[in-house]
Amino acid sequence: EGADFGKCPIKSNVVGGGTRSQDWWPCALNLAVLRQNADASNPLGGDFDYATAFAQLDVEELRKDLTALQTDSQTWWPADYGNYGGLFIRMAWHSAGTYRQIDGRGGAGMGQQRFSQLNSWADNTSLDKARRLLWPIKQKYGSSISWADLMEFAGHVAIENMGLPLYGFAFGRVDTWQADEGIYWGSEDAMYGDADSNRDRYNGSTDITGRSALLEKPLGATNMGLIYVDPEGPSGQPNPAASALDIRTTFGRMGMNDEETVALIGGGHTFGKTHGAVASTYIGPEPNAAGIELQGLGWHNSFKSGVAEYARTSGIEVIWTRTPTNWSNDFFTSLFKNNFTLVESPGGATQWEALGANASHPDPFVAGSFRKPTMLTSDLALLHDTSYYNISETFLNTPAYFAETFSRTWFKLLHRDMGPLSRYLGPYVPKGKPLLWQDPLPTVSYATIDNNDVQQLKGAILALLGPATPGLNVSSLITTAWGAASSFRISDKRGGANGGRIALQPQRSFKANNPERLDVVLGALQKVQKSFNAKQKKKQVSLADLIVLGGVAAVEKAARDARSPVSVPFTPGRVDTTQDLTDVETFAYLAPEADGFRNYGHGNARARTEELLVDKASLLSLNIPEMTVLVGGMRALGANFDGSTTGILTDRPGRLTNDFFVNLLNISTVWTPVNGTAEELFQGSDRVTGAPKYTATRVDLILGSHPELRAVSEVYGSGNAQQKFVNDFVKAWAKVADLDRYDIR
Ligand code: HEB
Repeated sequence: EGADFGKCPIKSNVVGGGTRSQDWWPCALNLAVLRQNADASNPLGGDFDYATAFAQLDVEELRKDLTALQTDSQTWWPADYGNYGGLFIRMAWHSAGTYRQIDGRGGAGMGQQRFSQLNSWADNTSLDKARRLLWPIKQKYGSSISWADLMEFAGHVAIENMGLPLYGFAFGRVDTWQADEGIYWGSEDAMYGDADSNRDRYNGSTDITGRSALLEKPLGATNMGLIYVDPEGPSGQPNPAASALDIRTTFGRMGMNDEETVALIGGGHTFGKTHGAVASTYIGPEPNAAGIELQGLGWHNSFKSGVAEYARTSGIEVIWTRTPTNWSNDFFTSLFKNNFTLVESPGGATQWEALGANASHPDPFVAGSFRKPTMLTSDLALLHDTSYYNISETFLNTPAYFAETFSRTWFKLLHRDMGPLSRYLGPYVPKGKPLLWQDPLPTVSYATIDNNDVQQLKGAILALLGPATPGLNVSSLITTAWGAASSFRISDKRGGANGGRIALQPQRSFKANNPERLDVVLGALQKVQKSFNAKQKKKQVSLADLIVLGGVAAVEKAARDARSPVSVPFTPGRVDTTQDLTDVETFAYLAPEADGFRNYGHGNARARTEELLVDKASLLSLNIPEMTVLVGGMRALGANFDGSTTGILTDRPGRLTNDFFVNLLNISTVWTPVNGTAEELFQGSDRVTGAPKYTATRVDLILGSHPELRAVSEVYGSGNAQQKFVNDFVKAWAKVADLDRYDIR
């Protein structure tokens, strides 16, 4: 049943059917990720502004509607205990829980649960029902509430309605309209449910007590098709101690420490129940494989009514607490007070039951009927790890502390990928001090510099060029500004130039930033900053603004020197944050393994250099022409991270010319791999004389080798393209510089 990898009985001969380039040459560089989320695919239109639409929403009315729905059991999918709270919390958690901090991808921010493959993962079984229950509410408010926000808010309201006031909630998640093709979910061709669903991610290891640290980066989940860990234990083996190891790695990749992890599991599993009344043989295919008549619903259950007391989701049949519709710390009471024995659920899954205990846990549909306490293997894991055990004991004994920790962590879970606080919308945004994971920026009382100041400061920066400041030049100003701005990643909207964090650890030490070079530039810019600020009363310029402005000044100078004068857009207002307000540990994930724009680094066993370029471009939300023009422009500016000449296909570096494209496309150069560089470095020689002309990396050469990139390069390398090249470069440059400026959008 269900997922049938790579097979389809109908071999379509229309719309994308048939054997395609990707089938013939599966190793060719795939640019699809740079085409996604195009304005043309957005039914709301490219200029739709969610914040404006959201401002029309009556949040309190939405809240009332959700509250009413929570206990308004529908016959087509009856609510356990007459309350959809548990189901909605699970939906919100599964939406947010895909976040992994290594690449910042996943998470609730884009409403991705609606799309395949997430909509059809075994772990998301029955969440199709949860979203369908919400449809009348979504329909009522239309585009003034995104699905992404609605799914999270439904879980949030459910918890508050069940008795736990939460830390806060922010709206502001903007819907996307297709699955995120940039996210790597693993390489297996088997889904959870098959023994092979984690074959590739542990480097071949099957040692469930030793392999968790081997989990392939940046993955968070233990299996293809799971959000986190196998509830029945690693590879289905009911071994709670080994499950604890998986949990630590998985929740760690999600950005959660031990205390946060225990709080989330215990808090989440206070509510609701699991569903395993019937065997999997009664269950139809997941939504993406189900018949068209099912209208996007999946997992049709053919046993009797197929719902309520016959429902099957995970196949496990567990009720954790005596209070499935109320907040309590009864999860920990049950965990510590009972002795659990391994049993099989009616649906055939492994779970644990307190065989000697009283039946005290309420039946979801028969009032006055009770069941014995039950647990998942992954719940018992909390008893089989010293740190988890101690934290669980604390939560058992200090319910208020448990409640506070859960509330704070739930907030983190739902908002971890939202980026700057200027994106937070709505009446429930916490008013207090920002939390460290929110990458705080100080609020400042000084006035921002104006246009005259900008002109003056650009002059002051350029005046330092030359022998007065060895090492300060167009190239180093560009690499510094780029290093600051391009640390942004659209996945979780962290990084960027604002805050001036490139002057702080860990960014200051990123190899790609070439710390020695960076120090020279920062020193010069700080000099400019000091002398400017000393003369001001109310105004100040931040180092963050100056770093970006240094790039602007350099680009404008380089354009002038190429006789294509241009003005680079610049919006001041960035502030400088402090080391104390910088999460050094998690910012380390922003260090690029390779950055083709600065010709830094190269591929690894699983990703070629040019693929890392596309990955970086996708995290900068660039499209194909933007990526291309930026690489070519950076080369013309001589902006390699190390100041080297590799790929600088021009004899006049530092001028913003289209020389890179002209020379790349020139047939008179022949390229050969340089021995011993594993095809990372290439020599370009004169085709006739054999005289060496240039060296170049894979990133340089892919722009002439890949057919689509070559097509774009031809546009920029044309005889009359100089001005277009400059204009497009400047536009793309300014876009990158402002990627994190949600404060001015
Ligand atoms: Fe959970 C449910 C697993 C965590 C919340 N979970 C559930 C289930 C399972 C699980 C299997 C069942 C499903 C059905 O229906 O059947 N989890 C799990 C695991 C983990 C978890 C393995 C890791 C360790 N959760 C969690 C968290 C949260 C949660 C963190 C939040 C916070 N869950 C939940 C809920 C529920 C569940 C609420 C219920 C649902 C209903 O009621 O429907």
